[in-house]
Amino acid sequence: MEILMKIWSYFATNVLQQPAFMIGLIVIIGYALMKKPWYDILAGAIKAIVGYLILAVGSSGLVSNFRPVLVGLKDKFNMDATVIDPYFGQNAVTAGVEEVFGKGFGDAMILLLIAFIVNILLVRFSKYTKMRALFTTGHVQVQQAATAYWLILFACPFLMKSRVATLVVMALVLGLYWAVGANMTIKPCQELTDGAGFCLAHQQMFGIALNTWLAEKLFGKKKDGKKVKKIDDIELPGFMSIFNENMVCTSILMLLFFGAILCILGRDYLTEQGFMQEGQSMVFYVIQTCLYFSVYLAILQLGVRTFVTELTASFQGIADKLLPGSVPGVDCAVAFGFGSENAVPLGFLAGFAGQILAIAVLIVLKSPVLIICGFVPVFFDNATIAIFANEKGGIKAALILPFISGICQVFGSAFIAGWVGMAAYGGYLGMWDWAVVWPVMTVVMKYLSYIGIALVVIVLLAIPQIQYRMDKEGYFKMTEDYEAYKELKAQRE
Ligand code: ASC
Repeated sequence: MEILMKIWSYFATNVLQQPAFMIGLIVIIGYALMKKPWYDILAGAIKAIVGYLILAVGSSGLVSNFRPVLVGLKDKFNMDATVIDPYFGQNAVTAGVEEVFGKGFGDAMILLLIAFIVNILLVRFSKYTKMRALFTTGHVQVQQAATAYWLILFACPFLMKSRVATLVVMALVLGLYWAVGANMTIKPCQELTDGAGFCLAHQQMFGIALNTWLAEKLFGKKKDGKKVKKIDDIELPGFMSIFNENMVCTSILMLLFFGAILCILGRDYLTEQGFMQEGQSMVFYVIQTCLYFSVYLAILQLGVRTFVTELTASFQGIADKLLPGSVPGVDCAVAFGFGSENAVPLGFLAGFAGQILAIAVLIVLKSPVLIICGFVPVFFDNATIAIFANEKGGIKAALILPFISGICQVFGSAFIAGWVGMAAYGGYLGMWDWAVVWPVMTVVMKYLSYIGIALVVIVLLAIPQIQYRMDKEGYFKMTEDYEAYKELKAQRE
């Protein structure tokens, strides 16, 4: 038993929680099942792992460069605020869970394993469950397992009598959330990428599904029957035409935005914190820092291009032999390689505007919990939502929906982090699903106890069933044979 636990813990730390190696493993299994020669398997695995590592350089570069800038505002103005950011959220759980519930953090990692098995089983029996998506983003799963651990302990203290009951209930709810949430992004992703064969397994899956639907319903059709204007359809006149190019657009917008924040933080603060060297030119420091946004974004997109084809081609082996009709769920940043590139900076800025408005309301209303924007939710959530919204509802949807999302992220997080006591430890996960969907689930479980848990499970189980019943013919075709699905759609229209 001990040896098994050791093997598991080695696997969990080095593969399961490291998406690059997890994706590498999936590629190896997929190609092996397809009986590819060993050198193709090796080449595929290398491309997938390197591609994912490139993506990770881009996304962690963005995070490590720009998170301190936003959090700096909190220090500069001496605010006692909760940062909404997955890493701050995870630190809060590690710091507080023992004090608040008298339980160590170790079980949160066992929860991760069991929930992942639940996800695999739900997809394995897709014939009955109608769930087709496998989570592969381990770093996100760790953050979510930690937060879910806290939320469910808070909502269902009666479970604590039995460790096994606690873990089983938690794993069921979390595993279902993974399988159902990622499954909901399949249609939006297939339509965005013209059938690339992946979906998103991240922290705003319900957010993507809802916002894509809203974009189509509210903005998708014009009264005069004309097509909606997407971001790339807009021809800017004169000098403004330079904004049509993504690298220029992103650089100028970020220079204005982060440039302003860096100036507010001021030279003294920046040197004190070690961001700037003594005597360095402030002008060039600001320009360079802000332009790095475009640099990391370009790296990230290169990473996406490198690994996505390998992953989806090899996954065919898994979908044919092990998990019928399934697709891999990947990091939300993969969406940045598709759709309109300019949706990324625009969605980010619209989301930021929404968050600032909501924070101002919290300040005016003297809310006991203040929130400070974290870079990960404000950027990755809202840019992703903007890409999908733009596809269905054009530029208006790509600006308005992320703006509203920004408001939801702040209000939802302020409510839940204050209520469950995480605010006292300085952070909360803060991404869309965890600011909107999980608070609702937590309220239901807290007030209805066992009935609440049953209700949450039933609703989650029902979602894919409803999706399936709305399009019985196309539902599995969409993942198994996208060309046939497109034909079916064309016939219907
Ligand atoms: C997260 C998280 C990250 C980013 C990254 C986006 O939720 O923890 O590091 O988003 O996955 O690419």
